Amino acid sequence: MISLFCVRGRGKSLKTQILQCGRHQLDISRAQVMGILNVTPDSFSDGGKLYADTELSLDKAVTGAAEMVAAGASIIDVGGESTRPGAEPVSLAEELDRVIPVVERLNRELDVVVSVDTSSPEVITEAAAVGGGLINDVRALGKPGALAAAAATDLPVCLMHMQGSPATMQNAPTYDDVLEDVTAFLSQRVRDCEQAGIAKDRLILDPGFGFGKTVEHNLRLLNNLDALHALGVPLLIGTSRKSMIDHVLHRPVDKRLAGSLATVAVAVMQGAQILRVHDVAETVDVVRMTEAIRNEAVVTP
Ligand code: 8Y7
Repeated sequence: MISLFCVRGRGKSLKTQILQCGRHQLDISRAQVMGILNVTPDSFSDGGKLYADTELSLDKAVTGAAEMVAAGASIIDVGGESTRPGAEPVSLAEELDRVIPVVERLNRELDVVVSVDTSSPEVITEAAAVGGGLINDVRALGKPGALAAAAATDLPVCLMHMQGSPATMQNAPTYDDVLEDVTAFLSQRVRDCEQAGIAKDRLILDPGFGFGKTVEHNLRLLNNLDALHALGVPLLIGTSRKSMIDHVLHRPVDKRLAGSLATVAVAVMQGAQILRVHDVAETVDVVRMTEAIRNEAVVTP
């Protein structure tokens, strides 16, 4: 008997699936690489000055993004709020100042989907107005007004699971069953989005590695992506250089490339559609190789 419902998982998958991201079409039947572009002041080497004050730093952001695009990234994720454990919150004005000029310039100068990593309705609205192509929210549109703001943009939205808030999330996270709890949360958010006018075919889901999870929680989620695929929405996986790799391999953050690539291979083997990473060139090779194995075919870029 032929099943009516095809749950994505391990096995061949070559059917074209398009995600409309503003003026760009993203074919997520092939795994896509999202390059991380942090625009927090401490992520630039010019003494922590807001790059918005200096054309030089804005140029640096554009150059960094252009390098990732040349290496094969089809999405650039621009983030102005640090969500690392214990990070200080930024004001809305500061976040707008950091993010909007970069989104505007990347959209004008590069042929790439510009994703905006934000939870603020104002940033969502402004970013969409200057050519943003995707909304990436670690709070799954949970801030007041975020659902309505995202609905009004027509852009795809990545909904991420987080337990607690960045300030406290790594203080002894606990679950009845991490797979069930994360799946139930994301499933409810899909329904909330649909009710707010965001169609399911605009959504991307993410279990949120390291966001209120122990290393065992992270490993269990990464080894069981089928539970999330069952929701019928593309998956985004963000494990790049995260502390779960340190917990297994005991490596400082600049020595986590091999560990990060291992997580990418197992995610792609299970059918993950978007990989959010720092090391784009290396990730693209691992993605292509893993997809060839998964599809038992050489697919030209
Ligand atoms: C993730 C993320 C971060 C992630 C999604 C870091 C903004 C921490 N991690 N967004 N953002 N998924 N969707 O280490 O895992 O990059 S910030």
